[in-house]
Amino acid sequence: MEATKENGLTIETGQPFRTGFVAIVGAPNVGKSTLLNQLLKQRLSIVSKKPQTTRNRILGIYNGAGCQILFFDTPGFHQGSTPLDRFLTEQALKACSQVDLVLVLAEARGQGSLLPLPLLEVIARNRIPALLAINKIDLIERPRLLPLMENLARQFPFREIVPVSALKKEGLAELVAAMVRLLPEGPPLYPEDLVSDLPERFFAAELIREQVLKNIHGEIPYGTAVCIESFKEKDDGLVVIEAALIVEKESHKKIIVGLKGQMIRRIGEAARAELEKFLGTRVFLQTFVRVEKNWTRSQGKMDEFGYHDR
Ligand SMILES: Nc1nc2c(ncn2[C@@H]2O[C@H](COP(=O)(O)OP(=O)(O)OP(=O)(O)O)[C@@H](O)[C@H]2O)c(=O)[nH]1
Ligand SMILES: [Mg+2]
Repeated sequence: MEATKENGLTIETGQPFRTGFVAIVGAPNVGKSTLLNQLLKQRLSIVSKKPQTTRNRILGIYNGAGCQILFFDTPGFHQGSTPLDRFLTEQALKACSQVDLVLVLAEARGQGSLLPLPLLEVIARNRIPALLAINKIDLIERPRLLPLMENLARQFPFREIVPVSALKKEGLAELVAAMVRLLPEGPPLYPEDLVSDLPERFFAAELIREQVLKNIHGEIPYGTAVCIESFKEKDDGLVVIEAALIVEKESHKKIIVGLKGQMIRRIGEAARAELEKFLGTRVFLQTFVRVEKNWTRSQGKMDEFGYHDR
């Protein structure tokens, strides 16, 4: 078959190439970021056991045979009251209204799981096709799957419903095939070797924040932001990063620093190892903790720490 090249991707003549934006949305902690990472075969979006891990709309570019899917990972949908909470909610809602297809993710838990209604309303109002994926099917017995699918199908006229396990990589090929069927025809929009449009320093900050989520419990991680103060690449390839961990209170700073600086050292060492894997080079990471009183309630501070529309 004849083939042409567009943006570095092979397009087989006679078969329509499909390209489109897909928002991955759903309740907190259902596995949206895990799914994105598995689809991209790259750890692009941070994952943790705690809800409300993802804070920004993160673009991840998937190149498959005959398709380019531009995924937005979004913050889990929950309605809190601080400006940071509202920002997170808006990121998810906005992503739903600006894409070609919405992938609603639910998790296989009980039969009564309710999908976030405000998200469904935005999808309906904008008449955007929606697919439902039910994640974490590795956690349930097979006979429970059908009643769960029926319950979720009653909540919205989804085009298709696909059960998956992002963690065990089950059902992912079926999910991609279902998405491609619903995407518009069109040439790829990004070159083949690009995985995201976000700069390396964004991912550096996220990998450090991920270690805060892993190592610190309670409310503190939710009031922590990471600010990359300097990111320099030396001639020998060494990347030198200075990162500030911003917390809301003096008492939080004490906990993140830990006894004799033990905790901040542990966070820094783990983050450095992840950064080296991500950047593929040696990294020298310097971290320090700074208190910005109640920054999650200040629009100006949120802007400064990267929580604003891009
Ligand atoms: N058993 C099982 N666990 C999963 C699966 N997918 C994700 N998880 C786990 O679920 C937890 C949450 O995963 P995330 O990917 O951070 O979830 P999220 O929806 O992005 O969460 P927020 O960004 O906080 O909204 C992590 O502990 C994952 O390891 C799955 O298929 N099976
Ligand atoms: Mg996430």
